Amino acid sequence: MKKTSYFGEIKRIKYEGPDSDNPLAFKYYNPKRRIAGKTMEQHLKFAVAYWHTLKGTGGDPFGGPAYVRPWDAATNPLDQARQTMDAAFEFITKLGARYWCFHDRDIAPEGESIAQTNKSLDTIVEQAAALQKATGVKLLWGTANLFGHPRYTHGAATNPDPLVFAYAAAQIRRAMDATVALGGTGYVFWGGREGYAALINTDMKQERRQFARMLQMAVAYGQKIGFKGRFFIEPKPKEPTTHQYDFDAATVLGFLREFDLMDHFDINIEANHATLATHSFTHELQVAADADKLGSIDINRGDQTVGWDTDQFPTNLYDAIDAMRIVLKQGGLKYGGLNFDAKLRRGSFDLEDLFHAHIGGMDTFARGLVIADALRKDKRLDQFLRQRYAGFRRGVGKDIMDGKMTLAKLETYAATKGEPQRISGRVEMLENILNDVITRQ
Ligand code: XLS
Ligand code: NI
Ligand code: NI
Repeated sequence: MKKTSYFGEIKRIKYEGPDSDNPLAFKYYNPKRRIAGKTMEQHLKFAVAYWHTLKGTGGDPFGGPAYVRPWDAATNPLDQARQTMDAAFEFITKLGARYWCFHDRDIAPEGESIAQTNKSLDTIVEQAAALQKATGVKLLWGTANLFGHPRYTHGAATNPDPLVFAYAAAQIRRAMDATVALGGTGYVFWGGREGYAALINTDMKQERRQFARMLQMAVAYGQKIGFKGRFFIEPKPKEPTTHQYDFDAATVLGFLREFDLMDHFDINIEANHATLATHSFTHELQVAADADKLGSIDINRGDQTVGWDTDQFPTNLYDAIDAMRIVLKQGGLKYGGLNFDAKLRRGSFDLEDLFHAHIGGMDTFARGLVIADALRKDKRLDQFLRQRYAGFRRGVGKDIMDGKMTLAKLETYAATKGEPQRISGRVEMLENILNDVITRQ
């Protein structure tokens, strides 16, 4: 049987360099180019997000689907799922990305019973495993959709009904099986409806304990089935619920510490969630990295003028530079990578738009990587920072950090020294250096 092609006219996307005016070519993402000891491809583990790229319809609260994909033509849900998986691998290989990510319900339909649902998932996972083998594309991470079905209206793990909790547990179990079967190195928990809208009907303390209990069970199950990857929690402050329990990186770190989960979880930072939390993307990455917990990144972008998750493709160079500086500094993302988690605008309904969107994101992060490496070699920013805190590495500063000082001793010290000399923070100068280095790349 001849295999159907869904992206027939579009050829494999190639690197043509910055002078190319071919919109269907990479200008900066040159997979084999070596930077800081590794190839670009090794640094930039781009993953296509199955839910947006294959299942996205352009729907919004004001209108239904704006695009119907050719792989949706079949009427039987399982056939549709099979065709979608074929289309996914054709897209990913033509694009030249090396990874993908999924929710269980993106790849296989929910059936009439748990048994039927599991069977469909197994069928599709088998197909995906064969396609991975044939193409060399790998799974970055898997997850369970615990927010779409109406049964999860009041939460999944944080639902007041233990039967709903059990349904969620069943889903997590099978999604973890699928992740392991496909060799994924990560398993994500984004707490879709794990939060609340009204405190008047919510026992927050109970719900957070339930959530922790679910994560503990996932850890135990992971050990049982030999999951060798990492669990990731993906913070988000609001949407769909008003108050999410995984608000931001700092909140998640506190949660992991409170429930003794620190050893098993890293954090997956999403750019758009950072800005929804009224932080910057860089802030969230830095909070996670400082705790040695930056595991993976969802590299989309929000819109500064609206307050929801617009999930746009990343085109902001400054953000990409900051992300890659932090990633380079920690020696890479071992178990995670750069998952797009981004969708086309409602008006971008052509299949070709999927390529433009991903190409732009990959080129942006390739530039981010090159510039981050140049900044590292340039040294001025790092040196400034080192110098700024040098006082805490010697003399009285060192004694403070070593725990050798008391409030009383410091009072005596301050009294003998007199008023501190103020030193400029030089933000403008540093911003100029950054722009300078960007221009020279
Ligand atoms: C939604 C989240 C979601 C997770 C995976 O806002 O970003 O897409 O990445 O469940
Ligand atoms: Ni999101
Ligand atoms: Ni995400």
